[in-house]
Amino acid sequence: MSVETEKVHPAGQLENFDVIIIGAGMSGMYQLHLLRKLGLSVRVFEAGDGVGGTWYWNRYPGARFDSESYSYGYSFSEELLQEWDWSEHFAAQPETLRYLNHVADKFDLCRDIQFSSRVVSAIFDEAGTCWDVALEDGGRARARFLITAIGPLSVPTLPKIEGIEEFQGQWFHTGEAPHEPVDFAGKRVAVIGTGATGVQTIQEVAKTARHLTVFQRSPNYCAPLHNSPIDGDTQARIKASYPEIFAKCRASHSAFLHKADHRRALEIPAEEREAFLEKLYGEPGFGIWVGNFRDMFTDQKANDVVSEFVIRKIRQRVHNREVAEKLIPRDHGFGTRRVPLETNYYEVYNQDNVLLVDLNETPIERIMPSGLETSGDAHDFDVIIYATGFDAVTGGFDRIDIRGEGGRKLKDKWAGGPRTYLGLQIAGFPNLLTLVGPHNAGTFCNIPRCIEQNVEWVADLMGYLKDNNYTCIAPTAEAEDTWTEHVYETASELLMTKVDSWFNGINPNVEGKDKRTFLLYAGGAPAYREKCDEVAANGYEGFVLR
Ligand code: NA7
Repeated sequence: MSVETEKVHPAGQLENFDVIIIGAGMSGMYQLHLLRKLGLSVRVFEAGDGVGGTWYWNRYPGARFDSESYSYGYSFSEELLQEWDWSEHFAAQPETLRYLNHVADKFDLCRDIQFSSRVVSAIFDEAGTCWDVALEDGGRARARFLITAIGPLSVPTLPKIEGIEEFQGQWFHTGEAPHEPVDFAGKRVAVIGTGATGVQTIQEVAKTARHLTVFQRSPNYCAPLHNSPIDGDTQARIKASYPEIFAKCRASHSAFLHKADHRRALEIPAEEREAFLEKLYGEPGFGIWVGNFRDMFTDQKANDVVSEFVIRKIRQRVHNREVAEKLIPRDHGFGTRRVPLETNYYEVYNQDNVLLVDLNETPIERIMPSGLETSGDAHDFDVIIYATGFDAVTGGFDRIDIRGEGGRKLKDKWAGGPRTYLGLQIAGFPNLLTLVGPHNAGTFCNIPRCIEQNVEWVADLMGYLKDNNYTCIAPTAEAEDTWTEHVYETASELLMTKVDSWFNGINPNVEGKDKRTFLLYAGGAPAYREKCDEVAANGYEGFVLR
């Protein structure tokens, strides 16, 4: 590109860095910290005006962890672990954002983060072996290496319903919720969507809204979170047992504190099975999902018995029979989509101020200035909340114009589904590293645990390249083919690949996201870590280094 056609940053100069990181969420923050330690010059571009990524954007009412707080924080600094007190077993969003700001301050991260800077394109310059990155405001920068830390759920999607902009009340997508808490008292509120986010929103809004109408297209199987405050003794116990906590996470398939049960659901007597499921249903966190009978994920009959158990619970908890039936999923089994964890979610439907509208019976036809109209009724609202999900995993890549060798667009390369090596690099896109990218174990994980693995692996790689004077790394096409095949093979037996969900890249609100393509890596975090370590130990096999 000629100098004349280059747009430079408003400040005037085109800056050069060793590494550019896109995103200052949990992965970008830690990556910055480690790369700076290697003596590399790093610039992070962040669209928001603060750190935190997911926890910066998702300020919707009721947003909180489904992972145990103390299994979610960074593990890399003993001092950080000891000085931070989590107030609840499953902390709420404001606390997590405070935590991440504390981390940013402690490690002095913000001096290398440029906020309010959305990256719109990243073009690989073959002659210079570097990435040319452009921002929405016209700014530009270059770096030898580009690392995406953009998160798998960072592109909120609104439904394709006529009139959204015409609504005269307050409205927002949960992923772009207002920074100030919204007061729902005395208000008529609509929530559209009943995924993990919708469930958390609904149970919170129902506490204070004058009236809440829930618009549900597909019900999900939800299970109790069983959150509680952390008292002083427990806090001390947690702080004394961090090594065991993280060791437990390392040993489990998706890095949670819950380990799958290796018994087959149907090989044990019915009473024993029932007692086991009852125990899981009564325990905090994701045990009922990731600590359940392992064959629940692969054997329809095993899955049926768990689904039936949860269905019985729904029927017990929702008083109105007709409403209970509407809340029971019919098109998939328990755990084949993301299980929303809840606190009195089903009881919300016993409240006089809550109405459930089944969109399969009466679809939404349009949003009006005063509310919305279904094929059955008109509803007036003061607030409409869209909990309608994200353009998952690949969406964050699609909205940046990423071009590799020969000007090839990443979006075109991935048109038939993502192809990567280890979910971390892409053939034809040298020096681009994708933290928690598609087909990376981080997508199916207690995410900070996999983030740390990804980030540390990338930092080691950067150190290796620096020490050996390599300036360019890219995977071979064969390595990419083998990994992609392995990803699909490990997923092929899973019932979740036979179901429409964001795991499979389905989003009816996004053009072209209508064919099932598994976006995650389901081989497990331990196997993934081993594979990454083996690749590194063998001199980064599968990569071409120049
Ligand atoms: P999800 O799980 O993708 O849920 C989105 C919800 O919105 C789901 O119930 C959708 O119904 C519903 N939806 C989407 N579009 C529409 C339209 N047009 N009309 C009505 N309802 C609609 O997103 P979440 O934000 O809840 O969770 C994402 C992840 O964030 C979650 O898994 C956690 O890991 C954190 P559908 O099922 O498509 O019928």
